[in-house]
Amino acid sequence: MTRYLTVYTGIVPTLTRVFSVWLLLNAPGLQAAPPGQTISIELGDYRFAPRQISITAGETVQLELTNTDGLTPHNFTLQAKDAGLDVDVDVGAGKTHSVEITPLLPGTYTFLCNKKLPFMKSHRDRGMEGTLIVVPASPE
Ligand SMILES: [Cu+2]
Repeated sequence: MTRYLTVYTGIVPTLTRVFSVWLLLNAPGLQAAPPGQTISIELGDYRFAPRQISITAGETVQLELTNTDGLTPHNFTLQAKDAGLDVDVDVGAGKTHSVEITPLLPGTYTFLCNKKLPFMKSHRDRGMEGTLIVVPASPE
């Protein structure tokens, strides 16, 4: 089976976005995003918000990445090719990019911003990393 990761800039239906934000704010504890849903992540002030997300293995989810900073470019890198994850997306200041991911293997994976100016701490060292938890699909 071949899986493709599609990176694109686009508009995600507003209702989906509102619902996913509601889920993130109201879900008790850690709950995996439902299939086909969008998870909105803000990149700004050298951090990701939320900094922990959860997806069920085998489900395709849209990550909507919004850089909330006025000047600073950020990036979203999530590399775990064995698990079907190969994301490296730059997100300019004030911009939004969406990326579709389908994690295949349960586990805990780190995502980060790979930006670094010469002679400065990297964004990751300043706190710009987070965790994707891939939970096993529940048995039918
Ligand atoms: Cu950054």
